[in-house]
Amino acid sequence: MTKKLADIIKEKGPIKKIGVIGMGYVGIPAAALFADSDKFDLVLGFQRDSPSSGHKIEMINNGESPLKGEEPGLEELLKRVVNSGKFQCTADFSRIAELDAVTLAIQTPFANPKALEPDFGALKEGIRNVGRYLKPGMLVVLESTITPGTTDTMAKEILEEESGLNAGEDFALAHAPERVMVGRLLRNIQEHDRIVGGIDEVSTDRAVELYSPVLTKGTIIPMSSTAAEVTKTTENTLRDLQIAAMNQLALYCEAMGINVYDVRSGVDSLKGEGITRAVLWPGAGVGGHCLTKDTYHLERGVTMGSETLDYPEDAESIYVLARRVNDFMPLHMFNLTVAALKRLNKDIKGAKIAMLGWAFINDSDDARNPPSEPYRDIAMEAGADIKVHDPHVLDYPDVEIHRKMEDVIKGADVVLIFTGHKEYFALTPEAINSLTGKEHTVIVDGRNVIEPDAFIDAGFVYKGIGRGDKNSHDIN
Ligand code: SAJ
Repeated sequence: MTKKLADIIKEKGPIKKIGVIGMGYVGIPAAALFADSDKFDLVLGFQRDSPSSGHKIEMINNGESPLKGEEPGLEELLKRVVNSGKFQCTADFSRIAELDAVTLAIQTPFANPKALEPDFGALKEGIRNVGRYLKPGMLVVLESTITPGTTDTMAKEILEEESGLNAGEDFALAHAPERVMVGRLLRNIQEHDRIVGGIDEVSTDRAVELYSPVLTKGTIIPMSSTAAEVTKTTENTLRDLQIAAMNQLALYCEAMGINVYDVRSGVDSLKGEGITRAVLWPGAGVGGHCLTKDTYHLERGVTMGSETLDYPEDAESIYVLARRVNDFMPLHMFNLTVAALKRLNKDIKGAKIAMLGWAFINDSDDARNPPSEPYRDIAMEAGADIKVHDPHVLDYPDVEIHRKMEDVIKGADVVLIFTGHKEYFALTPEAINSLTGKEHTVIVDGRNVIEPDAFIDAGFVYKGIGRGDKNSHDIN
């Protein structure tokens, strides 16, 4: 931190003009909320005029949201701030030069599901664009999920290289990770506490000034930029760890012939200061683009750390082990399928499998890194004939997604519940039996959707995640 930057910012005065780079599900609500504050005079949303997303510019400037799905309050907020002239979308990145603060909300996907190296290409291009038009006294904030250490190294280096200015002396630099969930974008930005981490105190203070006006219930939690990066990746790493702990318990309960949900209720009953347990839910696997990747951001961040890590010799990171346990669950679902067919002297090869649920999360069309995909790959590899149903996912590369459940269940040997979509809770033994036409149909429940006894009594061969108390039932 230097006095020089503090003096430049004092001379410049309060933040009045803001730029948001990346008109996606993070950038659009953030920009609209900045524009809706009377603390600020103008917000520019920057969007590359590319074939795939250039259309967003005109939509936003007409006060329309280009985002899919319901976002309560967003359309009217956009119309209000666009009509008042406080928010406009542009592809002219040179207008960054007229701003006091710029945030970057650009996706950091992974090249492919197997890749553990994030693709920072788009983010780097955005940072380079900011660097080209950076002026003394400006604040730059990264909102994307990034490997710990990135703000203070890669981002700082690109900005300094492009602008010839020095971070912490001529301009402020910070990380303020997004914590929004689709369907509640505006509410999350206003009500969640906001982690704000500068590369130095002056940068942190300037970023606090930027985000404070949009918070309603949320409070600011200031820290260093690297601590902010670690906070974001850790909150998803710990969630993944908690899920893995329950998945491992489910496997143990199956081996011990007991019901994991009884154990979960028992453990969850322990409440009180500091003794409550964070029990999540076992299931068919963990998908999405947050929990499947943020652990590896954190692990990479440790390798970039300035100090040597002291850790038990030859011990694997429990966080990476948690990822392995969660990624094992689709294989466990396959093993349960094979075991159930074997009870009927049937082979997986040639078995007709009805897979109910493709999306990675209940009642959603989001199919990023779905655990259903590795199951389908393994089952097809083993010679099964698998059909997929999902009420929300419209399409998926190289996978036919059926709209009608009966088209998938008809003649099936196995009915598999992979996603807890609410439609599946209405499944009855009679309805399924009438479609499969089998004396004994296999049903494998990956999300604790059905009541085992109703199906077992109707002649089904049942297997459920964590249901050691039912998985070896008598066949009726
Ligand atoms: N899952 C389980 N058991 C659980 C909870 C989830 O198996 O108890 C599985 C889900 O089936 C899904 C995956 O984990 O396949 C991820 O589920 P999620 O509820 O964590 O949803 P995400 O991946 O969209 O996580 C996001 C994250 N939000 C951000 O990164 C801003 C996460 O930090 C939030 O905690 C989560 O939403 C949320 O709570 O909605």
